[in-house]
Amino acid sequence: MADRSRELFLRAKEIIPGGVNSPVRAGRAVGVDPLFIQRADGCYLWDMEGKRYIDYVCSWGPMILGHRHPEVIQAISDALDNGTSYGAPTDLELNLAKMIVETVPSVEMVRMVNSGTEATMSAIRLARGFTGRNKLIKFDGCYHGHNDSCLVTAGSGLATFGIPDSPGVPADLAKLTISLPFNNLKAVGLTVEKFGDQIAAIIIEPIAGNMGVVLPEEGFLEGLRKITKENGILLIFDEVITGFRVSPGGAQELYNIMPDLTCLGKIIGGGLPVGAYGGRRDIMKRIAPDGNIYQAGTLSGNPLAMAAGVTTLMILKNKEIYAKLEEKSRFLFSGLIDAAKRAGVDIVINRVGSMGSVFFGKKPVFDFASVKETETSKYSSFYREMLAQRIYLAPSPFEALFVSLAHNKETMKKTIDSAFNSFKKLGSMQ
Ligand code: KE4
Repeated sequence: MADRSRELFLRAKEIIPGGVNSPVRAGRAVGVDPLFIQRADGCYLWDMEGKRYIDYVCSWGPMILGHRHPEVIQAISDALDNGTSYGAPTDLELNLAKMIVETVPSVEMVRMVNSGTEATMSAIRLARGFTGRNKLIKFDGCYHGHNDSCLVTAGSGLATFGIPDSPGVPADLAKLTISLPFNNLKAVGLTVEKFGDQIAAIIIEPIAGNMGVVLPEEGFLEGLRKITKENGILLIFDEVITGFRVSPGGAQELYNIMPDLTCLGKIIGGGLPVGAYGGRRDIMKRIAPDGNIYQAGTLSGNPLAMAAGVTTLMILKNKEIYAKLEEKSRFLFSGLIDAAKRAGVDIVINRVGSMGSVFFGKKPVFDFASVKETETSKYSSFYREMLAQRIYLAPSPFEALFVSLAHNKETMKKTIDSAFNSFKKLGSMQ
């Protein structure tokens, strides 16, 4: 690790837990201490030594246009001329709300918050308040932020009460969450049969991005929509990653499924802190001050974040962008498949649009159990080899790689060549 980053990390660990402000950044999953980043531009990051890396983390999703897109920077700068925060309504937040309502098919009303966690926490409280029910179904391997109801792991056996996934989550609360295998409609049916009229909502990442990328199988999302409709259960799509990523209208547009509530974040903030939740008008009207279900936030709708988000979504209105992202992503991921083949290493790629994952192994990856059967230790070696060649991947096998508009053929060819070198080294270690 670079000296300056090492020195800063040592100091940071004294006063910031783990030396980081979010655990995955610490690199423990890949056994590498984090680089401290000085700046970013386009598809590049520079560390404190001024070394340049090709970035596929993209701030965990927000930077779909690439870093420092000139129009986004200009919009933030213009907003800055008027101040930083008022704690009062602005036309900027109205503009962003309008763009979300116009673009995300199921969203009729939307409320801004400051993170994806706040978005899912608020949507879950709203679902419970609206239905008068308390139980929640989530899926193993899906991550919805760090709110207590979602930091729950599956109990022993199927369709049983959840157990806390972290100290500090009350067992009595965790019990209300049931975590089921992703893509397992039968398990959902069984659980709804058992607890149907006690279940407020099913929350899901329609395309999972937090166990690596795992796609919904044919009929899975349709089946969830059918079961929830028949049992008065709300369907919540957590599109914090997929919103405006896999298509302007997110996974719900791609798969033509209308959830009752949708959670958003990342891209809609253009790199500044934003989250949002929205959906059916009759449900959203229950949120204070219209309704009596409480949710609030000092910096919700912050003008700088709104300006960054509005400009980002304005640029994404150009549908050609998604065709470009698809072409770039297909080039990159097919190049990785070819490189692994030439190096004699078995990998599986799961990809939707410009979000994808590299798994080491041969078998299909369709849920968290199959993810855990992949050779995650090989991912760690792959990560280190790629970093040594200045390619900056997610420091965990359970994350997604993102392609931005700023990644071009030259940088992706360099990535593919670096991957071949890395796979060859891995192959020689087999
Ligand atoms: P935030 O509270 O981190 O803004 O969003 C939580 C969240 C909710 N839903 C989904 C589908 C998410 O992916 C996330 C956050 N994603 C992680 C990584 N995949 C953020 C990175 C981190 O935790 O540092």
